This record gives sequence, C-alpha cells and structure tokens, in this order.
Amino acid sequence: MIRDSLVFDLIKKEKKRQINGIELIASENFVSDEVLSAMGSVLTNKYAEGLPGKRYYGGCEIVDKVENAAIERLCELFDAKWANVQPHSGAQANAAVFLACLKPGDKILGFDLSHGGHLTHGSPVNFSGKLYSPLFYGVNKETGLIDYDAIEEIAMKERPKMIICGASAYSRDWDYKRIRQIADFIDAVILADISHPAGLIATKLLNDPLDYCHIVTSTTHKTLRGPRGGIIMMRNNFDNPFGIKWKNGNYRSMASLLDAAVFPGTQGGPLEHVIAAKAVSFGEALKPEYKNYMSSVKSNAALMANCFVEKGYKIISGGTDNHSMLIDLRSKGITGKDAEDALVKADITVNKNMVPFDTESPFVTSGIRIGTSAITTRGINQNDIPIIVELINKVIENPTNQELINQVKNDTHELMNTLPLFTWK
Ligand code: DSN
Repeated sequence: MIRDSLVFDLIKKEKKRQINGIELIASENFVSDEVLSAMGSVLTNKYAEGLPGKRYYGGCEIVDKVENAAIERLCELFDAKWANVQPHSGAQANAAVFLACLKPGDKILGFDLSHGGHLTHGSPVNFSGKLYSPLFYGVNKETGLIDYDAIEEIAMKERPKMIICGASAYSRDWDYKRIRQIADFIDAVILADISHPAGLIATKLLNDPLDYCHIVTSTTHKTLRGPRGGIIMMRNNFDNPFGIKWKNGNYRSMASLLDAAVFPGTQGGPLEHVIAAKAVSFGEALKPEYKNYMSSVKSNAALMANCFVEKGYKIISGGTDNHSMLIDLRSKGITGKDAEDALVKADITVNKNMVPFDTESPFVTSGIRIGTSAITTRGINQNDIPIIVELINKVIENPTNQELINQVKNDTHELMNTLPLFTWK
C-alpha cells in the first residue's frame, strides 16, 4: 500500500509542533494513547443511527455496549441520571437542547460573547442568534464578575424561555443557585454549558451545576481530556415545558425530547469511534489520578495569574478559580492579535480574545486567553510556571525583536521537548 505521504508528513510535523511548544490555549489538551487508539479504530466503519438497543441498522450489538459504557461512565462521573453521548461537538449539543426546548423566535438569555460567552449562546452570526431572539448579560465593568442582578433584571422584564450559563473566557465560578431562583420565577429552562470547566466540576473543584440547572452540555476535549465531541446530561428528568405527548397519551419526558433532538433532530449517524474514545476518557477521569491532575491544573492557573499580576498585567476579575485567565493587554500597549502573533513565533500558543468592553474588533482584540490544562498534562509544575510567564513577558514587551524571540523559542523547546506528549498511562 502506498502511504499518503502528504497527509502523514503533515501529521508528523504537527506532532513535533505539539511536542516542542508551550500550549496555552484554554480549550485544548493532550489525550492519552488509549483515547487516540479508540478514535483511530474500526468503529469508524459502523453506522448506528438511533440509541443502544433501538438502532436503524443491524450489527450494532458491540457498538451498543461501547455507547452504554460511555453513558454509564459519564453518569457516574457527574452523578447524572441521564446522558446522551452522541453530539459531534459542543455546538451540536447546544443545538439539540435549543431544538428540544424552544420554538423559533423564542427569547433566550445568554452570557455576552464579547464578555467571555460562547457563539452558540445567542451570537447573531450563529444559529442560536439567527433562529431565536437573543438577550445578553455580561460582567460588571469594575469587578469583571458576572452581574447576577442584571440577569435578574433582564429575565424579569423580558421573560426569556431559556437562560444559558457558561463561558469560553470567564475565570470565576458560577452561582447556579441564584440563576435557578431567577429561572423558577419566570418558568425558564436553564442550560449550563460547562465545556471549559467540566473536569473541575467532575472532580468537585468547582460548584456543581447539575444541582440547579435543568440541562447541562459540555465538550469532551477541553479539561475533560477526551476526544473532540459533545455531551448532554441531566440529573433530574424534569417534565417538558410544552406538554408534548406520545401517541399513547403520556407526556414525553425531557430526556426523550433531547434524545430525539440529537437524532434525528440535528444529527445522523453517531461517531461510534469517538464515542468509544469518550468512554475511555471518562474511565480515565474516574481514576483518582485525574483529580490530582485537575487540582494541579487549578493551582498552576492560580500561580500563573499571580505571576502575571506581579509583572503588572491586568487579569479580568483579578485572578482565576478555574483553568483559565483572560489578560487585558491595554496597559502593555499591545493588541491581542500582535501578542498572539509574536508568541507563536516563539512556539508559545495562546489565542487573542475580546476583553469585556473591548474597543478593538474580534479580529484584533485587546486581550489574550490562557489556560493550563494542556501544559499540566505535559507535566509542567509550579516550578515551571514563573519561567513560562517570564518567557511570555519577554515576547510581549519586545514583540518585534526577532533575536530575542529566537532565544525564547530555544528556551521553550528546551523546557518542553524533554516532557512526554502523552503522560497518561
Ligand atoms: N472555540 C472554543 C474555545 O476555544 O473556547 C469554544 O468553542
């Protein structure tokens, strides 16, 4: 067989890039060899539309067991009573929840993308903002913290059908109880999208949204350290709000509405190879070592935020409770885009990010977002964090000094290329 050298040579180059660089994108991580093997397995050959035990194709006995294992492990991990592991991504998971709970044009209330929210929480360029009527809350300008009073005020005035909590760039924990009190007052459904902090929630290092939020979605590839994909969970299968009935006259449960909204509502055949990899990663997350890992992610992030503050950087909200931080670079006289571009030349990867009340466009931005999940998987510890902050600081203070950037790049490689890419055994 002739090897596809173009593609496999590029994969080799990407692997080298991942080994040599300092990976600080808050939504990325490095999966284990076993997660990788499950993804690259023959399960990709199988069609399995439907749910375990209720498929539209023959020969699904084995993938049924795989998918059931993923569901059971996920439910154990989050103490959930029901889960669907088929969403191809976090966006697909959210699309299914919207389809199950809302009618086109219904009002939704989400965290503003420009304050740290997510595209699928009502952005006008996304299905969520085009098909539904989005309203937004944000952070307090002085504190950088979620403005719960604003959520209450908007909710009481506008009576949205759904309140969405969760973020892409918010470094503090959420008050789910307060959001539930607001939602109960107006009979709204709460969707908590925990894509970023899922691993910290599973290991009880952050508040538990399943106690208060009706439906919880997540991606599986960020702090959860699984394959790229999405999930939906509930702890309580609450009555659906629309009185939709089965043919036998019984009310349909929210779980059945959500299952139907994933397939056939928004997706076709599930990716059983990815579901197998999800099952492997949930198994890993149930081990005690994973809790140690998540604790290190959190303490590495807290230390990193402190190191940046000591060097005169402004962190939105002043610090972090989770794996990530949002840095406002305006006091350093550099845009997010220029910082990202200069850092990438030193093989340090971050992403430019809008900061609350940003005056730059999303293509330029005034900030960068940094996360510690990926580097902690590589084995970076508390001794290394001040060194990494110093490397970043050198580049940000000298973004056009190519000689200095080359020196930082050498230091980056020296720090990283002795650490294994996959540390999980
Ligand atoms: N783009 C992802 C992130 O980086 O947070 C969310 O979809």
